[in-house]
Amino acid sequence: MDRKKIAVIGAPMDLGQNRRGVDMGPSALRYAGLIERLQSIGYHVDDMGDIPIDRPGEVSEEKTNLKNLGEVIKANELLCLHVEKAVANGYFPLVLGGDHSIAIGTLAGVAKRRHQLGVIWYDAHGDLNTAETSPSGNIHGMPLAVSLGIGHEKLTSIGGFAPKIKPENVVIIGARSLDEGEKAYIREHGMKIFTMHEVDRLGMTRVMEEAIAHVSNGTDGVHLSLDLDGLDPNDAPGVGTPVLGGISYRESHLAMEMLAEAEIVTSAEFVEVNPILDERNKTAEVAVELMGSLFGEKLL
Ligand code: HAR
Ligand code: MN
Ligand code: MN
Ligand code: MN
Repeated sequence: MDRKKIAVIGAPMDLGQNRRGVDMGPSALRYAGLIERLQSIGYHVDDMGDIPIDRPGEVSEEKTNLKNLGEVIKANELLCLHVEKAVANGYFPLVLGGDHSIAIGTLAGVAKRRHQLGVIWYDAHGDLNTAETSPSGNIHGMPLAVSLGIGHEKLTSIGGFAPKIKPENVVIIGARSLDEGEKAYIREHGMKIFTMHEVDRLGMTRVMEEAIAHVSNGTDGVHLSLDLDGLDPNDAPGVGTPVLGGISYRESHLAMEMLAEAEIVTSAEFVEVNPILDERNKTAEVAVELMGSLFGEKLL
């Protein structure tokens, strides 16, 4: 892959959860100077604009406890096509959320081209729920499970194949709000996870050293799925499901800088930025700064 070409794809999805406003995430990230910043680091950036998202009730008809299932499927099928095309054309796909349900389409698109994909899931949550274990019916709590091939068949089959990724190629970082079904899945599959306990205890340097070694072992690419609620709400207040005691701004920069140094990341998405809940676009600005570090921006 030509590491100097980035395709920015907006996914203004707000139907995977209950708080309106997260559909404005892509605008907020562009407004915070994303494109110019990536260009200033030396990248050729193609902004592909946003994929269209239907209004609730336009597609869904099936009786299910999964909210807006039809709309979420349709958007993710489309996102999958755009992401796959970007990878096929030698671009680094950078997807802007939108709520985390869009990871289903991003991962489907990337995994069409990378069959042993490593995944870093940077999040307060596990996003490992199924219709049976979900306390909410919100699909943004399910994308990691769906990508691993578990959950509603219409979600797991997006892109025409399942699973997209394997549990042994995934690492979760920053978790501090896991539902019982999610904990059971993690234990059963021996999934690699650094909860906030490990982040506190080991420090971010060691967490990232181990995480990088884990996801690059035997894989043909690494996807970073960064949910802004992985950060502490003091540093990233504009998210729909904040959880106290998160990863700090500094630790997050260090994590991104270590990923840049390791040169392993081949696709990424930044999700759950909700400008309505934000403080003067702070969370979008933090996200853009983190993208700067991820793409190799240096302090000196
Ligand atoms: N685990 C809860 C649920 O499934 C809350 C999920 C909140 N999700 C996110 N994604 N913001 O990380 O409903
Ligand atoms: Mn171009
Ligand atoms: Mn998430
Ligand atoms: Mn989350």
